[in-house]
Amino acid sequence: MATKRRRAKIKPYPGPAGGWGSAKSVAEIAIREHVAFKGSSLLMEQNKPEGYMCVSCAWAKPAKTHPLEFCENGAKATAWEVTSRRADRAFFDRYTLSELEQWPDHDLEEQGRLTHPMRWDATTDKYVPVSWAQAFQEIGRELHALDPHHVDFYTSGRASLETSYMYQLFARMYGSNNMPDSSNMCHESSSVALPESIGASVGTAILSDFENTDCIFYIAQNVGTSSPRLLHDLQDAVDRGVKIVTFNPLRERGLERFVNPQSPTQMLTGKETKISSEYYQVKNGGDIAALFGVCKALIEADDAVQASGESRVSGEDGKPKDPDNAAMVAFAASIAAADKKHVLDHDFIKEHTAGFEAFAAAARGHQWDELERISGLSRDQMKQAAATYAKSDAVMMVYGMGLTQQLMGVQNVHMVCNLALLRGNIGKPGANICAVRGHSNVQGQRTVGITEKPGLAPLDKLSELYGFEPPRWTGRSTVETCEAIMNGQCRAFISLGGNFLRAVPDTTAMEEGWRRLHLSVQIATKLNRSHVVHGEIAYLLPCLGRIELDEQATGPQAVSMESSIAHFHGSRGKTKPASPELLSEPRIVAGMAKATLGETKVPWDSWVQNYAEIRGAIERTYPETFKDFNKRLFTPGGFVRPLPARERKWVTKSGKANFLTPEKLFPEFSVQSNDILHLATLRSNDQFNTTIYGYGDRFRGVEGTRKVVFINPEDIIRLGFVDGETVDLTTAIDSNNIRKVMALRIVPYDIPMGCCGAYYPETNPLFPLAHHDPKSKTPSYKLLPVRLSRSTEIPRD
Ligand SMILES: Nc1nc2c(c(=O)[nH]1)N[C@H]1C(S)=C(S)[C@@H](COP(=O)(O)OP(=O)(O)OC[C@H]3O[C@@H](n4cnc5c(=O)[nH]c(N)nc54)[C@H](O)[C@@H]3O)O[C@H]1N2
Ligand SMILES: Nc1nc2c(c(=O)[nH]1)N[C@H]1C(S)=C(S)[C@@H](COP(=O)(O)OP(=O)(O)OC[C@H]3O[C@@H](n4cnc5c(=O)[nH]c(N)nc54)[C@H](O)[C@@H]3O)O[C@H]1N2
Ligand SMILES: [Mo]
Repeated sequence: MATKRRRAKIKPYPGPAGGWGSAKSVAEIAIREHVAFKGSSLLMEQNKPEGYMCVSCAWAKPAKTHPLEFCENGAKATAWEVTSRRADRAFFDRYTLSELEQWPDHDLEEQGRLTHPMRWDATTDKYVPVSWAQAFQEIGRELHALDPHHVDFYTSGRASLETSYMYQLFARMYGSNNMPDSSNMCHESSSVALPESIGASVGTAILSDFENTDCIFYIAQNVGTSSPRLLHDLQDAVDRGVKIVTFNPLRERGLERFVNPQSPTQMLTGKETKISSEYYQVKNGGDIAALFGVCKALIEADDAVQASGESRVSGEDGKPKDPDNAAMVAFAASIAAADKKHVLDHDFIKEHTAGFEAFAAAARGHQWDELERISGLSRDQMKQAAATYAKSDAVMMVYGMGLTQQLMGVQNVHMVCNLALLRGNIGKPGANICAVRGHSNVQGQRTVGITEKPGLAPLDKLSELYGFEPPRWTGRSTVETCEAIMNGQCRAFISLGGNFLRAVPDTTAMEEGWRRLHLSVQIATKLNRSHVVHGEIAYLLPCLGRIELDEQATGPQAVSMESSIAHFHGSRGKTKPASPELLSEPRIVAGMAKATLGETKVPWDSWVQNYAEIRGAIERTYPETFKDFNKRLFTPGGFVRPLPARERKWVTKSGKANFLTPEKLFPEFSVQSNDILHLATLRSNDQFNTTIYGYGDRFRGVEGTRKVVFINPEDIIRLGFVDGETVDLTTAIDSNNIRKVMALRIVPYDIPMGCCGAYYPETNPLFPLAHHDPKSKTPSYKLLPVRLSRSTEIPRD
């Protein structure tokens, strides 16, 4: 297939997030996918009670909905799923998989929806049609013959609560806890850190917090691209005078200014809302230092108040007491002006927390020079952020991948909690932690048992309900599964959605291991790289998407998911399925389970006939969380998952919320030299993870290419390159294995010195598997030392 040649154009984008650019982009994608949104009510039903839940991000679905409750990227994701394009029999008849291996990711998915179940045929090297019955039978037989330790069940975060519950049950009844999931590459650092800090496995914020807060610390999340509907909550907050304090190496447009594309007045007048009131361009990996700076300023200002024995930091003459330091003066004065008795909330610290003294001592001990060097921020900036924090009564902490996909990801999240605890900013209206989740049900999957850690699943309950002995050993998470694929320990890989082979680290090396798999089974909606590279026996099983009508024996079925703010929502499919041969995900899981396990106590068939029965089983397994699940399924705004931390009940070992002190400010790398830059991998505004909708990134001014590297103009000169030059990127650690990505075009960018940015998944071959947070095993996708060298390749996408 001939890929159309594109011309790369790099030109800064002057517009805001949202606005006319967004409206135009929605129209373009509809044309691209041959979808007639005009005249159709489909988008009107997105994220509405009794409608379908968006398949893009996991942001909250409010009870009081806007007339149109979707964003630019949500509309793109819908168009992507309801596209009229098809990767049908004729398509698979035309190409061998070796040919398809040469295709770019974009072109594979652009063929459209998969239409029929397929098996790889070794003689023709093609995917050929197979019946569902045959597929289940062979998969069952093969799994039956394998040792469950050698089989891995991957989940991408889109599958519903119903499917996920069935899938984990199938894996456990089969005898495996190898349940890697996309969350292992995403918010796993939160899943490890939040229980240690505050005894909650997920963020505590709810939507009304945005109405009650007076300051939001917005860290490491790109709202304009990744969760644009959240911009409405930020905009409303800004309109109330809420301060938004942002930490991000890049000046992301959505965090700068926004025009609500759904407000005729704003669209016509072009009235922009300035989102961040303070914007701190921290170096990537520098957040621990930056947040320590903020905490140090607060703690030392509090020390000064305590030492003076007064409630104010000013002297007799009303002037601040530390006149040598301009920022300290401003800081102290601002706190005094706000008439805060103390800078810290000592009552809260005493009653609710443990570990404050050790943390405060560490904060006092860090030197400003060091904090400045590592964070890339000045002490004045850190003190300014501290002043804004101290003046606010209710502060929210909102964060994303820039914090979690780090070598010190868990400790990053601890630091966010530490800062919140200093002034009791958890468990009161307007003050909570908001971990902005990625995939639309990634949070919910863990809630219903998708985990490799036996301690996090209700094994005894499962055993009691279904009469089997679940495996008690610790299974593999994503990086461990990658290791097992490389060293041959993993023999079969079952994939419930996703594009594992593109999403994981060290992708080039991984492909070699992947080809040695005995069995690969892919349940998917569209063709991707993880399907064209495959095991000895390979199945590609097409499923219904969430937006499609799911008709079963008892009628049309609904499914459910959990949002970023831990509310559960029902979702009803609306459109005609892409092909009559598609099965729903629950039906596929049931088919595999029955063929593999034989007779069991699980009523797989009646579950598939009526998903309300699966929800009944979920409720029996988790009675508190899912009380009256079926009755509450379509509660407007979702029904709330109970979280003790929200009520200031701390389910931690100490029984308190814990201050946890990071052991260092920054990871130690084996090499350090002036020609090394620290790479953060980024998403464009025209992709959803490994799905590349198009070759542009409007907000960052890139058109027609994804093969770029964003660098500070001074670094370009310092390293001896020029704007627009083509370079290769080489990993600077683990240099025994050469990892290289060729031919990226240099784009001068407003990013701190010493840092660079480039797109995911194109740069995934650079990441060594071992380059992950040792505690959460989350790959450090936002911090990798790399070198640049002049390229001899001609840039190609
Ligand atoms: N349109 C669209 N929506 C999506 C997705 C998509 O690909 N496309 N993906 C979905 C998924 S699965 C997820 S997890 C979320 C991801 O959503 P985000 O959490 O927004 O993730 P990223 O876009 O990878 O990067 C987040 C931000 O971190 C910043 N950053 C990088 N390194 C650092 C650092 O060291 N410190 C700080 N403070 N900031 C840093 C980057 O500049 C970027 O603005 O979005 C979901 N929604
Ligand atoms: N370098 C770098 N790597 C990263 C990241 C990064 O920021 N930088 N981010 C990481 C993150 S946060 C994540 S979450 C992972 C994402 O990793 P994955 O979740 O594995 O990947 P996706 O790209 O979301 O999966 C896309 C595929 O899902 C399938 N699909 C779509 N909808 C459905 C459905 O309804 N059902 C089924 N069965 N299949 C469906 C389609 O076939 C599509 O091709 O990538 C991670 N990798
Ligand atoms: Mo994610």
